[in-house]
Amino acid sequence: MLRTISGTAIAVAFSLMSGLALSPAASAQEALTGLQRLEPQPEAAAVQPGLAVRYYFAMFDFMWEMERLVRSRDGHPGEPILKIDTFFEEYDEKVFTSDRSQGVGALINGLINFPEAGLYHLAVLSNDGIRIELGGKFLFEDPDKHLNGNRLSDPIPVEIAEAGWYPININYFQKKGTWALDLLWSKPGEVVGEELPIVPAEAYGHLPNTEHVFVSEPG
Ligand SMILES: [Ca+2]
Repeated sequence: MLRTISGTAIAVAFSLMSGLALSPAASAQEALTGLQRLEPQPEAAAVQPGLAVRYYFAMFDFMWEMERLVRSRDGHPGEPILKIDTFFEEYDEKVFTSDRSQGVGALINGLINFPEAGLYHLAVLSNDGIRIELGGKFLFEDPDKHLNGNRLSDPIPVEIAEAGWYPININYFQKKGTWALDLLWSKPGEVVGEELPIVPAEAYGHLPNTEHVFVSEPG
């Protein structure tokens, strides 16, 4: 299913309230290049659905607080996250596959499959803190508690030189109130407008027993 940002009444309301929208002008930004595929590429049968996750429970305000905890604790393994597609206006929604709705950090790792080479645009809707690394490159961060709820990034141009599975590492936390995390993309040749589709579940995978990798600092 392809759900778009403006395809839901809630999302439209968010967009109007926040004044944020995907801006075609932002696509003039220089594309992120040099992403590294997973090598060797995994056999299709070896790839499990969704992204692997470990949870860390504390009332984080800043991403560095979560990352400090990650460096000293193993965290709690959770069931895989089948896709990064959430949008809740309620206060008691459990964060992904955890059993809590507040004070949750998630160290999310796995693979994302780019079905063809070319120029993609990715966008991130987040509440609260987020840092993403893709193909060994820093992709995006909005790393601290979101005082005004959900925030949508500009589209981020990403040049994919070769189709296939790329490592993705997502550090995310929800402090309190509502939470949200969506990963959206447009594929090569698709219009980058106000609507970007959710990255579908079939684009995500993980290998069992993959080492969890810390997301690097930006720059
Ligand atoms: Ca929140």
